[in-house]
Amino acid sequence: MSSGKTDRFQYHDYYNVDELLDENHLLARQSVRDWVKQEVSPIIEEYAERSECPNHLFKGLAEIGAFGPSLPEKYGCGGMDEIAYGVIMQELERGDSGIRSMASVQGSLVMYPIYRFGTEEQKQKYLPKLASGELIGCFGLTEPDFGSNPAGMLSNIKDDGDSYILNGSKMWITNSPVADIAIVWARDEDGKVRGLIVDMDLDGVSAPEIKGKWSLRASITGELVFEDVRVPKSNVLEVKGLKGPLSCLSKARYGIAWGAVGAALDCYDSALRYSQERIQFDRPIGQFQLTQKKLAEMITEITKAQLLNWRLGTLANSGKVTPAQISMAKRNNVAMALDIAREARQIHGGMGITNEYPVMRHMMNLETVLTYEGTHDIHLLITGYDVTGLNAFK
Ligand code: TGC
Ligand code: FAD
Repeated sequence: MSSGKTDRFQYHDYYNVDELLDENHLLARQSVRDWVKQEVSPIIEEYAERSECPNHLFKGLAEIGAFGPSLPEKYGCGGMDEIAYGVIMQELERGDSGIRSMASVQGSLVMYPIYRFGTEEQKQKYLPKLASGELIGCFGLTEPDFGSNPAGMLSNIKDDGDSYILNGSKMWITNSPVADIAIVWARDEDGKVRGLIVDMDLDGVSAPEIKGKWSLRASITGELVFEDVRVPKSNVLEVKGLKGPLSCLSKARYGIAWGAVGAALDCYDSALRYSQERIQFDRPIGQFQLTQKKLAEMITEITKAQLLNWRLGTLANSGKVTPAQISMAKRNNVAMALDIAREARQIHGGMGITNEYPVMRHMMNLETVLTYEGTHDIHLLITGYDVTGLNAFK
């Protein structure tokens, strides 16, 4: 039996996509890959089995520059381009979707809104500490009764002198039980969606953990409950309307499109290796045509997704990418990764359901990734709207 751990991971680049990357991308990818191999791979199965978040990795993620890699250096961030951000997410998710989530939330859903919609004072106050992992953030958009349709949100703020009084609750919030601050989206008295930086220590804030997840078990998820929380007006972001949170989602969904390829690569790599080592009927199972069909289709789909990401990255770098293009890549790549995880599980036979191999963990994680940041079907409807001009949501 082979060791199923990912320490022997080989990168698969069937179309030499690496030639399209520059030295900085390759360096960033290699350093994150090394870190994942050293810090994540040896512990991840145990943390996932215990359903525990490896909180100690927040510091390491900060040190490798995983928090806000494409935000400016003057705020303590990476100052890299969008492709570098993508390859970092890919390598993190090769380790585990939950680890990529830790970075996605911090960088794209907490730091990015402060960078994009914050005052200079807010940027100076929060971004360097978030980049260094001194502060951990979470992002509260989803509510118990409003997931795919955040426009229905009930969380609200009322003007009270130099503060707003915040009431409401948020559901399924990555990192909320361990967060120092939350970016919270709530309606003001004019019905406009506003973003607030909420200190988790404020009176009336609580973040009970959501237990019992069979997916993303190494990532902590909670609620956010606000009961008459007094938030200083100086903590309000300068954006009004749903485009505020949705712009942040575009940034995070972009990272997920890359991340999913990492999970797919890890499953493919494990399946390919297993197919060469596992003997049945006196020959490696990789010699059977049905196994080859699975592997050939996997690498074809991975290659297509790598090319999609590269093109998406070049569009993002030139500021031309559209939210609908990001939706297409998120939807395609996550579904692709989930299909590959399922096929890889089959190739591993019974061993595929154990924690000797990473595939079942990836498969279970990817069920969440298929749903969060906009479900598979919501992204299809975004594409449908984009190509027909007809809106299925209204
Ligand atoms: P709609 O009328 O279409 O749009 C309202 C305004 O927003 C603009 N907009 C966007 N801007 C930037 N990026 C996007 N992706 C945008 N999508 C829309 C739009 O142009 C408009 O602007 P304006 O100026 O005209 O006001 O809004 P709608 O209410 O009809 O909603 C459309 C829909 C269904 C696509 C949207 O609500 C949606 O995407 N729903 C899915 C919700 C979702 O993705 N939730 C994710 C929660 S966060 C999360 O899951 C984090 S997991 C993190 C982790 O652990 O990694
Ligand atoms: P619903 O919106 O109730 O959808 C249920 C089903 O109905 C889905 O299949 C959906 O596709 C379908 N459906 C809904 N509307 C339509 C339609 N118009 N047409 C066709 N089908 C439709 N949110 C945050 O704000 N911050 C976070 O950090 C965060 N982290 C998360 C972490 C985890 C582990 C999970 C599971 C979720 C997280 N989420 C977070 C929430 C996530 O974004 C939502 O779960 C997601 O947007 C879907 O909302 P819902 O679960 O309420 O499902």
